[in-house]
Amino acid sequence: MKICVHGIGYIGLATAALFANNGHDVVGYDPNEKLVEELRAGNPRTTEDDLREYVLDALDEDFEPSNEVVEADCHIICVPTPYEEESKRADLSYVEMAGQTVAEHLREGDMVILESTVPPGTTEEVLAPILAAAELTPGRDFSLSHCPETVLPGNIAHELVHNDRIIGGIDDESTDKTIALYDPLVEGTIHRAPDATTAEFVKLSQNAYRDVNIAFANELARVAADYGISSRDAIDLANVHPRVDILNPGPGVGGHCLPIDPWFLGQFSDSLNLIESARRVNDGMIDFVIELLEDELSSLENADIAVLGVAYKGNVDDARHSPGLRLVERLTTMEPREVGAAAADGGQTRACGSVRVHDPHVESDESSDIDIVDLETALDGADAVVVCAGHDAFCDINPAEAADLMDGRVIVDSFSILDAVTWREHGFDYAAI
Ligand code: SAJ
Repeated sequence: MKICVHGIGYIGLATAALFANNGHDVVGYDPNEKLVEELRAGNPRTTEDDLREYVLDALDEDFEPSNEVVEADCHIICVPTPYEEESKRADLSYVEMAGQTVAEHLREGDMVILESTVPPGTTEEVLAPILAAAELTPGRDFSLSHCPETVLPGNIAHELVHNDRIIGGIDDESTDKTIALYDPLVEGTIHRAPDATTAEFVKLSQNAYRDVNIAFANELARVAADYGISSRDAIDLANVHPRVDILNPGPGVGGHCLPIDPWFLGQFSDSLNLIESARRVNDGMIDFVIELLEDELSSLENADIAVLGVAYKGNVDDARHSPGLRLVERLTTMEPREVGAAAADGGQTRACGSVRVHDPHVESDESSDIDIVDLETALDGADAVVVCAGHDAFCDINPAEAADLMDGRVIVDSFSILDAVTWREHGFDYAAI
């Protein structure tokens, strides 16, 4: 089948490769000329080795990256749906643009599939009317479905094939046709949703569920600290119960899914309550990190802090919406009311002296103000260190060498990945979430 994938960012790229590696003739359309050029030259933008191999295999088959949209039997839309921070709403402009482009190339009998994560109702209420501009009727003249992606960054190539998929069309025939397309390709189970809106809702519910459960663990971490006990010891023990499975606390939730998707559920609904609270709990964990720092340092003012880890989670290179970036921003722009000690002594701004950032997986990029330095530079002269991503590499940091480089002896381990006993033996005041 001739397939045109619209948007070859990391999900579109993987999806295009999946179809090309399974005998389909795939054009991967993206308006970004540099991206297409790099792909054509055999340089996919990914740090995941198995995904790179998978894409290279697809390029050897029938995968053609292109800046042109083509007529195809099936159009798969994998464009971004950015989140508008202030309104907490999804920006659907890329979906709308993709819909207009598809409409220009749509023929009777074609299939259209939306994979992007979108608020419930988008396929039926937003995309279908745009496609109807082709003077074809959705459902009757072409099929239209939502098939959300659920891959975990860091493990995309595997999850793309092995995860279950949820598929919901705007009518039964659309659902049937889409299931028939994906079924031979994926090893997970395909689940039929009653309609496209349910499929959209399910995807968002999965991420909201995880966010709420992490918020529960994070709230327990703060409560446990009030009682002077370790939340992790308590959670491990609580989890011995066969029906309890509490997640891990940390400095908050990052990435481009969990901090955002729960809000999409509220795009056309006023009923969010617990889900909204969970968002606040998770975002508030940076305050807790700062409180831990304040407890250990006599004052944050003029303190030099090394932040280790701005990736959104351990061992990935993606820094989008990460707790580490939030911490850096807060430390450098703190207002007095935002931290207990500063608020107590009335009114002066207490931004710390300097913040240096090290992350072995993330590179400095021109679009952010953050300069990523090597470990020694980050630690040199620092009064305190905060570990803000669970990278394995941080477990290899030698406390004796860190102590030699640093002026102070404070470490806040927000994922509890370091060996507290060893760091304490080297004279560190060690605090953890
Ligand atoms: N985190 C914790 N404690 C935990 C687990 C995670 O603080 O116990 C934090 C992580 O450090 C990270 C954030 O949560 O900052 C998100 O990490 P994650 O591994 O939970 O999830 P993502 O964002 O990498 O991917 C999620 C996944 N969704 C679910 O597990 C329901 C993935 O399967 C989806 O495909 C992906 O969102 C997506 O694209 O929507």
